[in-house]
Amino acid sequence: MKDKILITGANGQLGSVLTKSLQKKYGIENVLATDIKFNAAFEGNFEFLDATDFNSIEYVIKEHDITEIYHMAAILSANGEKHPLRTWDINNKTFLNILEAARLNRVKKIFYPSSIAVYGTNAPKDLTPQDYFLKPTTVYGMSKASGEHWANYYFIRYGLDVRSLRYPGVIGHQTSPGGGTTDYAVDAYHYAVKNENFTCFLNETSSLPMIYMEDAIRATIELMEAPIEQIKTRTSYNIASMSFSPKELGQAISQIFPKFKMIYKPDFRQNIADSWPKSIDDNEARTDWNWKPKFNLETMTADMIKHLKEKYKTENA
Ligand code: AKB
Repeated sequence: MKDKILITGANGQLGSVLTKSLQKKYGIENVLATDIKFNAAFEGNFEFLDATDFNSIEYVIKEHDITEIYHMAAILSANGEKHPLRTWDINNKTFLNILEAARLNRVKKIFYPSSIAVYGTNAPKDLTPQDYFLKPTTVYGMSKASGEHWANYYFIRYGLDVRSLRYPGVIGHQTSPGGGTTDYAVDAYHYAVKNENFTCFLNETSSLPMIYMEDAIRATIELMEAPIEQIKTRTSYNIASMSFSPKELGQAISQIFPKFKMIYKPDFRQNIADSWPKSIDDNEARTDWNWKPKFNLETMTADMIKHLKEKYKTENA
């Protein structure tokens, strides 16, 4: 019998690109995309699902014989600081519902997205070790750190095969930024392609770990497809790709758009960025299931700009 995959948050920044990749890989009929928002352009099986409601999740799992879940629904860091209690509720209640419904209905595998936001200001900024203790200062980081522990708990206690990645900032041309601190980078590319200067909400030296969408999706699927005996970290794996500051990003964009300029007006998101690592150590992911990124700042910039130019040409046609 083929696996039946459920995705929550399927219209989100990462969820929508992941949904298309999973449809391509496992067959459009074997993927059920769910969200609380509807996207008129969506192709495939879609249902409304409010993951804060346990009964609705259980109904969908039973109704569609779901065997794998990618739980992508979440509120990101910057939006999280605007609504702390709601963020805790959305990020944690939904995940506990997913874990419990999966356990009770014999779902085989779950993917849980965590983040570099789980580390706090106390952690070493460069090559932050996988197992450094977690003391996040944002509600988003707190929610993801606690989710990681719940993932580990369900694996130890019930043998539920939950797998997770600590994503750096994900940059992609396919979707709009989703309320994160690293999303300035996505916006900067859009402004450059529209021949506009960009006002950045971080200062020019704020280096953060980043990853191109293609690599982030590939890492997710590779982790989920790895043989179970290779998965040794049951909280969440660090995955690294590149790190850069807004100034370095501006310089990379200027190679293609020489007139492009970044203007710096740091706001509350500067504090969030200051509490995060500049780069993380992903040796365990590399050793356990052979993780290796393909893109760097230069190749990502060329690809982003190529795709965004096509997008804006089509939109304006
Ligand atoms: C955010 O900025 O909130 C996210 C993240 C790093 O998890 N992109």
